[in-house]
Amino acid sequence: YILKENRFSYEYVVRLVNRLQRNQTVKVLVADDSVVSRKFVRSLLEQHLYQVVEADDGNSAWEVLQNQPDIQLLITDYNMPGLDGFGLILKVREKFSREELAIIGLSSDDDESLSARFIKNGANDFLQKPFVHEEFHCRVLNTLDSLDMIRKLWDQANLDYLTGVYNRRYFFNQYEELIVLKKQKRGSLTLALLDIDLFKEVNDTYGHDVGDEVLVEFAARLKRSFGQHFTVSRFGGEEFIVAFRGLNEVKSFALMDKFRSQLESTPISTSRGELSVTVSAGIASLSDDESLDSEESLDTLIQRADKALYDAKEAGRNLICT
Ligand code: GH3
Ligand code: MG
Ligand code: MG
Ligand code: MG
Repeated sequence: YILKENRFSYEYVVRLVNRLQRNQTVKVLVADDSVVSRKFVRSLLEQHLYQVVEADDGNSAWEVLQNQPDIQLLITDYNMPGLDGFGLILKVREKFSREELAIIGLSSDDDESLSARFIKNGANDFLQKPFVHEEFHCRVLNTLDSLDMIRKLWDQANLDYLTGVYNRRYFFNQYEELIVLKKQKRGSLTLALLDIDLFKEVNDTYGHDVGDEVLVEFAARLKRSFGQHFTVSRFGGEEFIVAFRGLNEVKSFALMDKFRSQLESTPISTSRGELSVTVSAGIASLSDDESLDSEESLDTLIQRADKALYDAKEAGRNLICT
């Protein structure tokens, strides 16, 4: 259909189809107080297979965004009663970063400074109404492509390539934030450093590929057990670290020991059959009132967890030590 329209290049259609194959439909929120304008933008978007949600002013757009986190693009008018387009995007950018949501501003207002103001306030792009349809479509696609690119870069920088959990770099970045938070609010902070037992034997016996399969499944289990509330990162090789924010040593220990025991009793299935794997961990905690200052406290906390891990290995493995 789009090719038949005859004005879109083959390249445009290929990009659109690639996107549809990658992440099914893209959900777009159109905020505009004019019904005519809203329906028109909706019909343009639907012609190119986007899924559209509508809002008739800034406040209801804000509501919709809270409730539908899978919206990837907000197209917003400027003049709207209540909360206008600027007010909306200022509010939106406080909560949704550029890797989470893209924004395009629209206006029929002939104020020449609008475009710059929209973009300065957090929009990715701006279009003056009335616009040429092809320009609208090309700008939407460009904006979504750059959203994808930002997300991909973020993933590559912060996720571990093999297992998909956070990487060491993310852990350290996040940790600085944890330290700031802890200074502000106090509350416990506990780290668990995990190391798979005798992992070298897995590699030596079954090969590196099977070792990789074990790492992937191990990480998936860690993420399933802790990922919803806590940060799970691959610290290196077969070592992982879980940051239990707001949890003291006793509670963290209990959770980690449950994980240890489940791992022991649930073999990992690999291409070479079921393998029994165990894990040891060291736990270290900063209590509610322990003051935190520099990066030194990060280093000392990790060192304490590492020392406890060493004790667990010394004591025979398949153990959690504090
Ligand atoms: P311990 O119980 O004392 O921890 O013994 P271990 O064999 O687990 O410890 P060691 O540090 O001797 O061996 C860790 C092994 O993990 C060595 C290394 O080749 C392997 N390894 C590290 N990263 C990867 C990886 O990405 N894939 C695979 N397959 N193996 C890895
Ligand atoms: Mg309006
Ligand atoms: Mg190790
Ligand atoms: Mg090991």
